[in-house]
Amino acid sequence: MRLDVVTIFPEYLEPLNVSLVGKARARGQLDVHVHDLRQWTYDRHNTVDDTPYGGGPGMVMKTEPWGEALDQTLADGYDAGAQGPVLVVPTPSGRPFTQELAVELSERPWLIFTPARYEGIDRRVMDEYATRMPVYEVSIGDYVLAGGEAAVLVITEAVARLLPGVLGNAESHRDDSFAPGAMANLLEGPVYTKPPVWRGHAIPEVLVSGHHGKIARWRRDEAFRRTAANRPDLIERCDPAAFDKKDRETLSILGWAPEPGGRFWRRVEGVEE
Ligand code: JDK
Repeated sequence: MRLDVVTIFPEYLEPLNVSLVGKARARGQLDVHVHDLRQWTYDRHNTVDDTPYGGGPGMVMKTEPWGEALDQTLADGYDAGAQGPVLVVPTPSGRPFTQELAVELSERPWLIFTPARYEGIDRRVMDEYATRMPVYEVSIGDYVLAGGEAAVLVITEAVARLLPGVLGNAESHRDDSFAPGAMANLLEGPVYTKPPVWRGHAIPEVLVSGHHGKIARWRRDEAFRRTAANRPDLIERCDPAAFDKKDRETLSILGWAPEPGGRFWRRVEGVEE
């Protein structure tokens, strides 16, 4: 997969040299190109922003540097043999970035990221490139960053670990929570490793019982507990056909009850993990 990132803070993308993404690059599984947007400015001050039409606070990123940067990036990529580019534009007003979208992007051969600063990029840039390639405007969550670079790191890490051969077998991702088809879409329960007792905290005994059925049951119950506490929306969204008798019991203890249609709704407030 080829990745291009156009930014006014190329040094912000240094983490792409580290860990999983860095190793994928070193192995040739990811071909990353980071570009300084100011290369495509021609005034003394390397201006990339201007005041917003219609008034209002802040500044807006200008069309021309982005247009030249993207034309050049596309030309260089095609010359290098890349095909099928998509533009990924982080923005607080984008569609939510989900595991499903990570999977979709991981199936594309070429991602071009345009992390902005200020109040974002003049709309006409996205409109122009949408005539040439798919444009994904994405939000990584309901909070406001100061710019799109951190979102590029997040999206790249989520996508890179899905590429064939990037994750070792030991950290395989077929059971990811949030992955389409993960176990009833629950959060995972807690995990433990050696030593068996640490500062007086013992691991749950069932995990050393050697009883695989009981361990699986315990893990599922813990997953329900965590999901009910942290992400009640995921339980409300579940198809109740995915719940067995013990699941229903656990949910009932946690304060959930089925409505006539079968979906589960929380009966009482204030159920903490
Ligand atoms: C890219 C600039 C900062 C600040 C306007 C928005 C409602 C009006 C942009 N998931 C996520 N969060 N934040 C981003 C993101 C922020 C960015 C850029 C991505 C480029 N910024 C910024 C303020 C506004 N403001 C919230 C009120 C817009 C992605």
